[in-house]
Amino acid sequence: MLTGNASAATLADSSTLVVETVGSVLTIGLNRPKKRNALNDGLMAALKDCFTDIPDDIRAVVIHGIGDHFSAGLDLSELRERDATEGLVHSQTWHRVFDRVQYCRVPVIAALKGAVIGGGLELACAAHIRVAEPSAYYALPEGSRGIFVGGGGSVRLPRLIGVARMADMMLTGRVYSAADGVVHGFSQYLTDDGGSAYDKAIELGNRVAQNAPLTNFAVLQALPMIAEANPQTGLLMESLMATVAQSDQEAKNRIRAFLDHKTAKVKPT
Ligand code: 1HE
Repeated sequence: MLTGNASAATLADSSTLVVETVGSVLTIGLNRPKKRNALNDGLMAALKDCFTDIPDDIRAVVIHGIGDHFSAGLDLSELRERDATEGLVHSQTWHRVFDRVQYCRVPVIAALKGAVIGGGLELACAAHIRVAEPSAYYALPEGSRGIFVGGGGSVRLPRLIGVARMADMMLTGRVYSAADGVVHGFSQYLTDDGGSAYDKAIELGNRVAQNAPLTNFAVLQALPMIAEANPQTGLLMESLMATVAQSDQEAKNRIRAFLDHKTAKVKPT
């Protein structure tokens, strides 16, 4: 199924995304495989539309690349000489799209393979969980292209891998493999050889879909802000969020079920 709102007053090109439903998981496939899923204006607008209209019955989103790659980043063929104002507007357009991913109503899981480059890595960073398969590799060739990250990468990526590692990638063109990536925080999961990141992402999507919606809300909306707040403010925010969550009927039902031995225990892995 192809979706998207091409009639919107944007450059949205719905053919650049393949959107499907797998149970309560919405899958969004970047669909420019011949261009290694490079992110052009039409695809970015379609992505924004898609993340604006997550259907009510959807409990998790999986974003993935059609073909052998997640994304080769900014479509360099659209990069033209911009004056300072146009450059700012373009970058802020990317920020708005990736903010919709980060502040999505439901958890977003990125399934990574092949190139996860530049803006593609910035997109992956906006997701809440990243799953890589062994073919994935991470690079920031902005340095060699004479440009800078513009899709929130300098804010989000250092929080995952550290400023020094990101600076090295941009200065020297260093490329990280999927195996190194899971060690250094690019992804939280790495599939076995032959394992599909997409399949694992769907499995995780089904798992997070079973959580209480208010817990997922707290993790997506409150946790990142608490983690960035000064400790005293953070502790108060945590108390408020915990109180709201535990007063929800869903929490009461789940705790009652555990005490009545009607729900699964935590198992060691
Ligand atoms: C593209 C792009 C692209 C491929 N923009 N067209 N990103 C980069 O600097 C990465 C540039 N891409 C590559 O290094 C390679 O294409 C890959 C390693 C990803 C894949 O290599 P390969 O051999 O499988 O494919 P290819 O033959 O290089 O590319 C296939 C086609 O996709 C080809 O077009 P064609 O018409 O000649 O067939 C390529 O030109 C096209 N293509 N990547 C446009 N990125 C908000 S700031 C964000 C800043 C950034 O993201 S900078 C990083 C940009």
